[in-house]
Amino acid sequence: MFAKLTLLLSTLPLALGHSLVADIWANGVHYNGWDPNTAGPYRVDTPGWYTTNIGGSPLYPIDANQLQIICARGGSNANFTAPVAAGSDVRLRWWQVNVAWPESHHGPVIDYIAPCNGPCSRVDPTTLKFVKLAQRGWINNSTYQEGYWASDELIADDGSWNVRIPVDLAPGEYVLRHEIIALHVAFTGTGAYSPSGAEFYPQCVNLNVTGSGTRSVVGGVDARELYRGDKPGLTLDIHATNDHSGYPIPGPPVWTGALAARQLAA
Ligand SMILES: *[C@@H]1O[C@H](CO)[C@@H](O)[C@H](O)[C@H]1NC(C)=O
Ligand SMILES: *[C@@H]1O[C@H](CO)[C@@H](O)[C@H](O)[C@H]1NC(C)=O
Ligand SMILES: *[C@@H]1O[C@H](CO)[C@@H](O)[C@H](O)[C@H]1NC(C)=O
Ligand SMILES: *[C@@H]1O[C@H](CO)[C@@H](O)[C@H](O)[C@H]1NC(C)=O
Ligand SMILES: [Cu+2]
Repeated sequence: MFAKLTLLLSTLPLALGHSLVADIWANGVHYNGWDPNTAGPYRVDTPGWYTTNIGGSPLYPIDANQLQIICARGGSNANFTAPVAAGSDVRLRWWQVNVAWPESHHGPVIDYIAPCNGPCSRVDPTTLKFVKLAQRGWINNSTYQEGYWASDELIADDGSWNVRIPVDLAPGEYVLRHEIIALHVAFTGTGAYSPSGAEFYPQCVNLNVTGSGTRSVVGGVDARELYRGDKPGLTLDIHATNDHSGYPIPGPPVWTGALAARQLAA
């Protein structure tokens, strides 16, 4: 318990230093991400949804069924929508001034997509129905006490993550919901952390998918229905072992359309 308390205390100061999605690439074009900490050029022409999340603070399981889980605290539409060819990758980089994604914040990286059925710059986020495009959780038992996680893979790739847009996805405007779930305090379940201290870091991005695909997104859900704080994958003690084989990645299964597209592309 003492070790856990020490660990908890030593991770708390990081709450002010979390990184944000600071860079976005689509079709090889670089965009600044949305940065609520500056009134500067980051506010212009970014496909990253605006938030009021100064300091990049996390959401907790108590937020999982609330408005803020959809596109982060104070989330509102980006004015700009980045063109991206179906079948290509969108790349997102977590960075904030000099702060990379903290290594202590091990956990899964998950991507969702929802059609806007019109301009994403004006869509009501409560109408968005998301399917899971991709997910990666615990990877292997090397390197760290907690094991090697998707977040560690992200750190090793310059704080960045690539998301493949299905090659047969129908053209149109979509919101990509990219998310890291940090599990370093997921073992504690009291007070504001009830029923666990899992931390959600979502960021929405407007995309204008181009191509000749015909597959529509079906079976999506409101992001407020993706998680419940007491579900497996959100309440474990990752410090107990480096072997988390069988770790259940939170949220719904990967959309069958994304799986079919992967076979198509392979
Ligand atoms: C986005 O567009 C709206 C409407 O044109 C405008 O009021 C708002 O200031 C813009 N937001 C930013 C951050 O540029
Ligand atoms: C890591 O996993 C491998 C393969 O499952 C196993 O042989 C090895 O004992 C594990 N190492 C540790 C330190 O748990
Ligand atoms: C664990 O995964 C990382 C990233 O893919 C890799 O570099 C490393 O070699 C893997 N370790 C083992 C023991 O498989
Ligand atoms: C999306 O791409 C289509 C096809 O290139 C284009 O006609 C449309 O204007 C684009 N929409 C936005 C919002 O960029
Ligand atoms: Cu944190």
